[in-house]
Amino acid sequence: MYDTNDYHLLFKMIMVGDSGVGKSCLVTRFKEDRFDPRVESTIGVEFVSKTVDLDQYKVRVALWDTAGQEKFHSIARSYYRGSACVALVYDVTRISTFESISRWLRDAKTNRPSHCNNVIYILIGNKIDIKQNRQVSYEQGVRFATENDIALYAETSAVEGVFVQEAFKECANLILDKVLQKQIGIAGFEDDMCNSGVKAGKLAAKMLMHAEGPPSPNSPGKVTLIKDKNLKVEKDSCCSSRS
Ligand SMILES: Nc1nc2c(ncn2[C@@H]2O[C@H](COP(=O)(O)OP(=O)(O)OP(=O)(O)O)[C@@H](O)[C@H]2O)c(=O)[nH]1
Ligand SMILES: [Mg+2]
Repeated sequence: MYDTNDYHLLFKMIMVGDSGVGKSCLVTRFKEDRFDPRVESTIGVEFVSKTVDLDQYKVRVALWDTAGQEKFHSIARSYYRGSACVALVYDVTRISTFESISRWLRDAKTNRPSHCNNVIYILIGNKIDIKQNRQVSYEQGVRFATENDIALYAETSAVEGVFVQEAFKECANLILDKVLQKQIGIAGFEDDMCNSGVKAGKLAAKMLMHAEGPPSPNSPGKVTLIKDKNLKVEKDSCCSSRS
């Protein structure tokens, strides 16, 4: 299914959240940098991928865009396994979608083997272009992220293209850091005990698989925040192996 020629690593990510929060629009914005006003509610799961450059690495981001409607939840569940990242998406203008995030997070955690805790969770508050109807504040999003070991919180607009590329790219960066620190294994290698959602492409340099040094400890409670171009607070900057 994937072209294995043109990237070093492939990261599988799954997008979940209530129906209508804008998951498919975010995916289209990420892939093609456009907004499709005629988007229809997703049936089952759709797949989109795009290669991004992270320093010297070409990384293929493979997104599983799941359907938020209740009747499709059982299909989505089978995609948690084998994902390096779970993107939890809500609509900042509908508080019920924010309240559902706990359930989506629980769902994600219960559908992974208990010893496989290296998946990265990110939280996305979408539709910030609708300023007058906002029901969930930025602070509420940050609080939830901090209290639930979410690695990254971003507020986005798929309509205006605000922080969509940044959110996915930063998420890929977080995964790459964990791979380089050997906290996440690469499929097919002995350190991948968990079907990590990370695969090597043909460009994968040997240094990736045989990186020096012991695994670094996790950094719970550190959240990368993406909100304002001039205010990107990165609390986790201590642990980047590429800096
Ligand atoms: N104003 C605004 N509307 C948006 C944004 N993103 C999506 N929408 C609208 O929200 C509606 C739902 O978008 P989808 O992308 O289909 O939502 P979804 O989460 O994929 O929904 P399901 O596939 O049913 O799970 C559409 O009418 C979009 O036009 C955004 O950033 N701002
Ligand atoms: Mg959809």
